[in-house]
Amino acid sequence: SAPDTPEVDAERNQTLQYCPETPPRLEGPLHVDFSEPVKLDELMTDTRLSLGGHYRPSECVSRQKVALIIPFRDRETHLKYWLFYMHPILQRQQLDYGVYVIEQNGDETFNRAKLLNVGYVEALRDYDYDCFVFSDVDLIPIDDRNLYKCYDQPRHLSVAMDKFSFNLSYNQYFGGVSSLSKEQYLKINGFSNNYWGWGGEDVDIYNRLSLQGMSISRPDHNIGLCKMIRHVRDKLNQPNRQRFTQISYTRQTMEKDGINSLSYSVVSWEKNRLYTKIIVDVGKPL
Ligand code: UDH
Repeated sequence: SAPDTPEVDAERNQTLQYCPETPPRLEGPLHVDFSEPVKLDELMTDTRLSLGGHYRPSECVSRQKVALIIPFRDRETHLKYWLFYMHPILQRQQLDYGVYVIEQNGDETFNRAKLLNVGYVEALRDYDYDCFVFSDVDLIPIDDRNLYKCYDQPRHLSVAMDKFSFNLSYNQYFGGVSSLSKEQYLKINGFSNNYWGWGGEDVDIYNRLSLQGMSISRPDHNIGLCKMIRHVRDKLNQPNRQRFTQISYTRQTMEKDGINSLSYSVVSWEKNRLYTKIIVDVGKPL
């Protein structure tokens, strides 16, 4: 369905109440299993989802409009699991949300953080989001009380992964799944566009946040558990050998390298049933 006009929206907001702070139909610990393939048939015919995988509860007005941004290339199977598990969770969390898969075109080295910046810009062109959840495609929370929304401080949502025996790997870790409000994101000039290959960009984001006087909020350990889909390292995402040097210069680079210097070109923009897919050219390392 097409988005409502502002008039219809205003009317709806007058007759409906805000959703409760704690969503009432959460299930708590979930069963998440990657050993069998999943089918998306049921989701594909879910009439409560509008094109682009956009949802908003009919029973109340969501407190936040959340864009889910997924950096992506060549992980179709993972994306299927992600959609299969995440749509029902996000619906139970009563979020007004849309899903954006940002795919890096071509075969240059992968650039996760730049794709996240692109996701921020493109999602805002689509809808008036106030919160951004940046999620790797291979991570699923195993407790739906881990709310995929924004908080007073930037939130790290994937605090404990099965891969690391459910321990947070390091304190500055801000990768995997995280959320920032529009305001928090703009305060740090978004993310760096210059981390090509695996690693470092999450520490750079952490540095930006702490340089701007913010702290990281995290769910309780027992609620922040998530499962990662096992995979080998992608060929075009080798460890970035400059990462340790780069993260020591965040203070000097963040003002000029971020959302204010982002340049890319959109190759295609397509709304599917379950998500919006945006293929982009992000260039190559200098
Ligand atoms: N991503 C892609 N395609 C790629 C590379 C990365 O979609 O080719 C995205 C995807 O959303 C992924 C995220 O970027 O979840 C992070 O990349 P990653 O999964 O490679 O990073 P992670 O730290 O794993 O999760 C690193 C390689 C682990 C190899 C372990 C071998 N035992």
